[in-house]
Amino acid sequence: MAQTIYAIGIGSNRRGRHGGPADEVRAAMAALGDVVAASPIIASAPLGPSIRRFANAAVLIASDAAPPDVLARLKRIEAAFGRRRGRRWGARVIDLDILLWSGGTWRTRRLVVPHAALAQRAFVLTPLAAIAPGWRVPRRGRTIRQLAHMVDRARARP
Ligand code: A4P
Ligand code: MG
Repeated sequence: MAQTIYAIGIGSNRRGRHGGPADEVRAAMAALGDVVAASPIIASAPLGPSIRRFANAAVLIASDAAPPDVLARLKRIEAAFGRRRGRRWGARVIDLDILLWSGGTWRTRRLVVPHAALAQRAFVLTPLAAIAPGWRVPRRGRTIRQLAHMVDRARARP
């Protein structure tokens, strides 16, 4: 039985061999394996220069692998889904990010956990709040539910 849990963020705004963005997100959930909780898939307006809408979701997976090994696995799944490298913020078949790790924090040049933009992004926090509302984010001292409410309020401001 795995001792640690990872929260993984999933995003897609391009068709791939599984179908449209929501189909790609569902296929990525299946490819990840050891999923202990899966959020609903939401549609979200693109943040950044892309014009295509995203499908976003979050899952909790049970894994005793170290964070760099989990990242390597996510990159392999992205490659298998046909994601092309080197175009930051471009349209992508699948984007997989490590959002949280129950082991706490990780910080190297290649990997930062919790994910650096976690607290700013409704398209990450809204699905995550559906499966891990009480998870307290290291160093922020706030739960996912609290952070989700905070970005909602910030967006509602004129
Ligand atoms: N990296 C560092 N920390 C992490 C982590 N916690 N998880 C490094 C995953 N990767 C991490 O990411 C670039 C490098 O970040 C990785 O090689 C890894 O070493 P990438 O996925 O290869 O490139 P990217 O996705 O183009 O860049 P990035 O920074 O991940 O883009 P974002 O910030 O994820 O933005 N709008 C909506 N509505 N929904 C979206 O899902 N996504 C993006 C992508 C933009 N707008 C969006 C959405
Ligand atoms: Mg990414």
